[in-house]
Amino acid sequence: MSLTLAQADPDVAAALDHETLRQHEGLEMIASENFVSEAVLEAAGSIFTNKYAEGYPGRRYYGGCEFSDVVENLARDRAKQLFGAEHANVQPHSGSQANASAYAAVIQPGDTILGLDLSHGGHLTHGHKLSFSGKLYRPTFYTVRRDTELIDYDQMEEIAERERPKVIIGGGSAYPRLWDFARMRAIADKVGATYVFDMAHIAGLVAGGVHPSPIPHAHITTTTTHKTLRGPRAGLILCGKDYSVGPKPEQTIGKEIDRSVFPGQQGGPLMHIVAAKAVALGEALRPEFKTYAAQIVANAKVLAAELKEAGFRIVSGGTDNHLMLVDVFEKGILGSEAELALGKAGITVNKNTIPYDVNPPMKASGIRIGTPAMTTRGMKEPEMVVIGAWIAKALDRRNDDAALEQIRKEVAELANRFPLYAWRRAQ
Ligand code: DSN
Repeated sequence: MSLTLAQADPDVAAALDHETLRQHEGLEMIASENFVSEAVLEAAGSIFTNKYAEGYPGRRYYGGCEFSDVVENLARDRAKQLFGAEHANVQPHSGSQANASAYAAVIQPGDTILGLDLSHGGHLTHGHKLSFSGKLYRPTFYTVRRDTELIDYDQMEEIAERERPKVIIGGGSAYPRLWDFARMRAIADKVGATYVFDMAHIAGLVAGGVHPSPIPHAHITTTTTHKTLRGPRAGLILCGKDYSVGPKPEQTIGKEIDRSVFPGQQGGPLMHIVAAKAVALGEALRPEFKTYAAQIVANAKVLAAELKEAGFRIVSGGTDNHLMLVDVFEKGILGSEAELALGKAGITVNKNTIPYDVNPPMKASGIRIGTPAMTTRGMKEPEMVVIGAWIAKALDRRNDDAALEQIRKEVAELANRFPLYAWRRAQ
């Protein structure tokens, strides 16, 4: 029991060392990634990983859960306070599990769901045929408009009236603009659907008050906790004023959700991650988180403007949140080529389809770029200008390994000026 990781398993230890260096010396621009605080990391790596705690605080199926109750109650209370929610379930292991639990709480297999098409910025769990959501339910999709690349609410309403979905899902993984939550709720009400909003990407912006909140509009709001919210990799489900909707007083949406998460979808909660969620939610309640959230958006706007200035087409013309989709194919570059070239230059992004893409997802016509992680490291507008220029140069010189290596050196220099974890130096 007393061996260090390096002694017990040198192979895993070496991979961890390399990953540590990669995270410290690169520019992490994947829109869904972030860096947790050392406090969150400590909780996530804590001995709560040893504990089984099936059930909920005060109603567990195992003994010895008194401290698990403490951290779960802290996480629930902080989530409710942060988002102004009536009910919170902090046990979902991931965003996918949160969505699976939300749907299963209100609909049956075979029922129709309506979500944003994945290739228009949606998410696998919003009905894609390869996901549980497209296999278990009957998926239908709305899209963005071809001219504006904004959500087509008229089309959504038309499809909802025709297909009568039981659940309408908002949110996605590559939509750079604001959502009309009220319009979606009106459409859901018109057809008697439950409105589920998946705010995984924007949760931190909502928490920081720089993005409108879906909570007052959606029956159920789901999220991950690791993206803009800057917590551990995990999920969370929230209910607003519709907490008590149900055919019988005791059949509230909140209660259905709790049953749906456990024992419906999951067994024991990952208590180390629940503890880490409590810490992250506590951090997001502090005033400085508002400053952080505002800076994410400011940085994204500057970076998008810089790339536009360099001649790239930004899908929908810009961004209102933490991410942008860059149409690199307009310049004859595949998203996959762009991802590779930027990777060589020390800038991590992901290839991404753009609306009405003519290329398949593994090639794609776009790249998705986000600012949450580098904002956590303290980068602001001036650094975004520099990063924008590097991205443009790396894409221009994508077949020139020497040029990409030179950018990588400059990138590492910048990254080292914005240190991540102090313990890196001790290694
Ligand atoms: N995979 C996440 C993302 O990158 O957006 C969504 O689950």
